[in-house]
Amino acid sequence: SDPDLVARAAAAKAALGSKVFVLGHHYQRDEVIQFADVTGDSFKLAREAAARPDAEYIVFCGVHFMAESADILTSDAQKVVLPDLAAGCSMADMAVLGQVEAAWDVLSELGLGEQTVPVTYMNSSADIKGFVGRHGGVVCTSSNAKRALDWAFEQGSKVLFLPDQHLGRNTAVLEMGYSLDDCVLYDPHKPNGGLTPQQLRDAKMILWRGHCSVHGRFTLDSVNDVRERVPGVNVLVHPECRHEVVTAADYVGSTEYIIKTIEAAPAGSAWAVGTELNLVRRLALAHPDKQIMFLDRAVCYCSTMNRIDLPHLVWALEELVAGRVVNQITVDADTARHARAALDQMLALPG
Ligand code: CIZ
Ligand code: SF4
Repeated sequence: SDPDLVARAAAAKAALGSKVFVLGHHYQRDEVIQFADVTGDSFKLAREAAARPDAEYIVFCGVHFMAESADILTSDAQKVVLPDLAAGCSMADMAVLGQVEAAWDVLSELGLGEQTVPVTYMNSSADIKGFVGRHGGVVCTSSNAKRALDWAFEQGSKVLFLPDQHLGRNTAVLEMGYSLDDCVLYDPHKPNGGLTPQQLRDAKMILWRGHCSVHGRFTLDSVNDVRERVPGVNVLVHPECRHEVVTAADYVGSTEYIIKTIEAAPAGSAWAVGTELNLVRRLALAHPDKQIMFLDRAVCYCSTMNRIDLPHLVWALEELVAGRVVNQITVDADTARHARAALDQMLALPG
């Protein structure tokens, strides 16, 4: 990265001292990660932010919904900054509050509202987390999705799972013994989600038609192809991947699970990893004794994660040095209160 920008970022961080805390998501660019005080997945980072009440400014190198979660979990005095406001998440954008309210109305009109528990993946807007909190539901991450669903099925007989159909389906079918027929796909762009009343009545899992544009790109061909090219390779994927990819893989788990699995792998072993490319490249560099490769031949970065680059980070930090808070992310108090309830419900999950 540009040595001038590196020096400016270092100088701005030094000038701010303990007033600033920089969070770096695992999918961020190297040029940004080098300035992170802590790295992690979205959940770990939100908790790290909450654990730093002395930091006046939280600079979140990640995407919008993560900065919102940090704002919800930190005190009012702390300001959360997203260095580029265009760093959104295409998956989170696939569930808009008005659409989810319309879906809830469909269920309520069929008399199914009472028995349905909404569960949302961390990768969703604060509005959606607020909706879920208002309706007695829970937030989940890719590491506790099963526990969250176990809890939800104790509260009701049906789950509306937002916004990632793949995490919902993979967890229900591969970890909980539900069948593919127990799951239906609710398309917010179609009347009644494109489903008949009978389908909605029979379904156990109503999966929102959302997906991650990065993990959704891996296919069964990606898996078959790498197995042919690299005999003995271990295929390790994130549960945001399609069902047939996860079914064909050897190991499946969250970002933190992927990192731990690679760290624990024996020297000389070969791994094809199906997750975001910045992370896979860093894992390969950190473990030269292991053969670590990207699951697909094509490159796939998360384009919105990559929007946070060194120029944006330098800009945000230098503005803070000058006493100006730019790109602050705030969640209104009412939404934050209900979203917080759904997040607290997640933290209270047994096990
Ligand atoms: O795909 C993502 O954006 C993930 C896994 C985020 C996170 O850290 O939960
Ligand atoms: Fe969203 Fe996928 Fe990018 Fe994660 S990797 S921020 S889920 S688009």
